[in-house]
Amino acid sequence: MSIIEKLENGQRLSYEDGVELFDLDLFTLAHYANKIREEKHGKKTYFNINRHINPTNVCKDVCQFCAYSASRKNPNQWTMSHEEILDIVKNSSKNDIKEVHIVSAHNPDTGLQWYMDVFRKIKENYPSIHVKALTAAEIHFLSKEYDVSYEDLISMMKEHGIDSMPGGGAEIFDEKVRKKICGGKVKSDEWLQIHRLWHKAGMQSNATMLFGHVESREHRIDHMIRLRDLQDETGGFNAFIPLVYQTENNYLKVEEPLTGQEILKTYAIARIMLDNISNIKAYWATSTVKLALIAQEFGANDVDGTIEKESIQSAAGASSAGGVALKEFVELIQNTGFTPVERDSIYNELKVWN
Ligand code: V47
Repeated sequence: MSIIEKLENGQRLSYEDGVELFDLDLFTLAHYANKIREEKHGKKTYFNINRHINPTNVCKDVCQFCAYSASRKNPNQWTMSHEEILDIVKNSSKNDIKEVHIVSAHNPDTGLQWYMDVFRKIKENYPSIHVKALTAAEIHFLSKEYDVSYEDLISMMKEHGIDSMPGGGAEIFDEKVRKKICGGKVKSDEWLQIHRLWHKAGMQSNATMLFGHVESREHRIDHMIRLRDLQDETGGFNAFIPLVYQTENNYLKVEEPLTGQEILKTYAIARIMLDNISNIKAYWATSTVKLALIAQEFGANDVDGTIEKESIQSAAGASSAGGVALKEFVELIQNTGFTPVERDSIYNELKVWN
């Protein structure tokens, strides 16, 4: 059966099929990806009002793609006090944020409780704000550094008020690529196991994929299939987020940055391959706002949120440092003919802008 017949039948695609999808032209991919998007979400595009907080950039690991970590190229080291973090949440709560997204580096100097206690303090003071925090890479680091099992860390996270896990640290699951770009940190099986345990504890999470560096198209499909397999098992992933690699201030020498076409193809293919993950997020901080809006026609039904402040991708060249104002965000989605829907972190609808 040809790939087009398989797409017409809406059948689940294999690894080989996934690789073959890249040979299709952009408009054919858009057609099939958009068909699935419309079946699942119609014209709705989701976003949330959120605040990213990156409490420390001191890192024990040495990822080649990272411009955020102070142990590499960033001369500006910081580790926030809990008071500073709570002040940020206090100020952002005036903007009606529904989520704090907290991702740090792997700081060996703070102690485990510094990581945990701040979540409890946020939850005690702002019980209605969803705390999305600790990537699987951070959990793996804390497990090794403090000799605590993943299971015990997950119990602590729940006790300290973490509501869901962000999708970071997945990068590319192929171990040869991982060795080149982030050797030493969480391995792919460990990343998947941490999310498996989190889901089995009744919790939800996201999954990312960092692409556009030294990986091949085959590696991207392999990455998607490993996530699809885990999702079949647990059903705990809310969203898949392809992160477009930002090229500046880091140690990877990428000769040919991705074209817009390749980024859009990858979004569309993610929508087609990941038949069991409901939401495909075009994270505007890495794709640019303009391309995220176009990605709505290529299977993406989510554009992340207002963010307010972003330090990881902007350190590597992205223009996301200051977030996007809510009014502008809504108008941009409306101007493209889609319906903006404010969601909470686990995709309950909060407000539809008709
Ligand atoms: O895993 C680091 C990425 C991630 C670069 O769950 C880079 O909703 C591009 O977890 N170019 C952390 N990306 C961010 C993260 C996240 C982001 C948005 C939404 C969600 C979610 C989670 O940042 C890391 C890494 O892949 N990153 N350096 C770079 N140069």
